[in-house]
Amino acid sequence: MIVSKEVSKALQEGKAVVALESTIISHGMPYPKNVETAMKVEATIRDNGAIPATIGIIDGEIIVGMSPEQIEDFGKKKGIAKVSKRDLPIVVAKKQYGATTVSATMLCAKMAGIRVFVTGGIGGVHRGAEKTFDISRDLKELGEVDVAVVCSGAKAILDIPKTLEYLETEGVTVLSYKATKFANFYSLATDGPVDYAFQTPEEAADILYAKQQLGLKGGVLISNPIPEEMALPHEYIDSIVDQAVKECEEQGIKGKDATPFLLKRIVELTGGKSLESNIALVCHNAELGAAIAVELAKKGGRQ
Ligand code: PSU
Ligand code: MN
Repeated sequence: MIVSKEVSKALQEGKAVVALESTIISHGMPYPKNVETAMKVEATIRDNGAIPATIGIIDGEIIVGMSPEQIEDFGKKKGIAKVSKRDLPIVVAKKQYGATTVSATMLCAKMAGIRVFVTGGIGGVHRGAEKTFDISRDLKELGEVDVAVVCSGAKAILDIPKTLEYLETEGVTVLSYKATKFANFYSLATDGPVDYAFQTPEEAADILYAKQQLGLKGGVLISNPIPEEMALPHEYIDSIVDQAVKECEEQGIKGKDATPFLLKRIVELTGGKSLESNIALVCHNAELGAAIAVELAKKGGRQ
């Protein structure tokens, strides 16, 4: 694993560092918006007092703190593997390129000593999972790895109530920022209960710190609703998601290809509106994640 100079210095000095994933760059958004977004998210984290660490795999080497050139490369290159936990050893052994999902990014962040990670939406229980068994590894990682994940809920393509049930089984603490319900990705409609609604980043950091002090394994999921002016109407986006899910089934697209297909199709069907919302919510999450990381760093504790 290669940790960039800037990130390793910040970690040594006990400063706030925020991890970022690379699947959202290579599989979640089209070029060049993917690269623009990744750079904007990094800048937002810096503006809010923390150091960004985008994580990806280059020639089998896990990079923690990718350079702008490496991010550009990930944004342009076709055919980069989407890497979840099970794929990590193969990509490393075969010296390949790999874009890390929430699951793999959590594992790499933990190895580097980073405790806060920002993304758009986590993977979860897919619609129809009672037949397909398609449940993202992201949920198991949240149950096992001590990294807090700031997101706007689970992607709209998923079954949110089942995702929340699964998180409960995994013992994942689910918090939400200034909202009583779990965020709904592109829209403001809310779908399910959370364990606690916090009002300040410091309050969230207190809960993360208490979890650490208790020695409880696993992550905390921090849900942050999309900014109101960028939200899409619930009925509108729901009907588009339904159509994309139907096409996915009809075309027999399964497993790790399902999420990238659905996200791309939703961008097409909304004429790019969903992409603008997706970008806005990730940047919004970067602000909150950086603020929580800063508060957590003030408390010290183990890295
Ligand atoms: N959320 C987004 N865009 C994405 C993803 C999530 O807004 O590209 C990615 C994340 O990397 C997440 C992965 O971990 O999709 C989940 O994929 P799957 O459903 O195959 O586990
Ligand atoms: Mn899956």
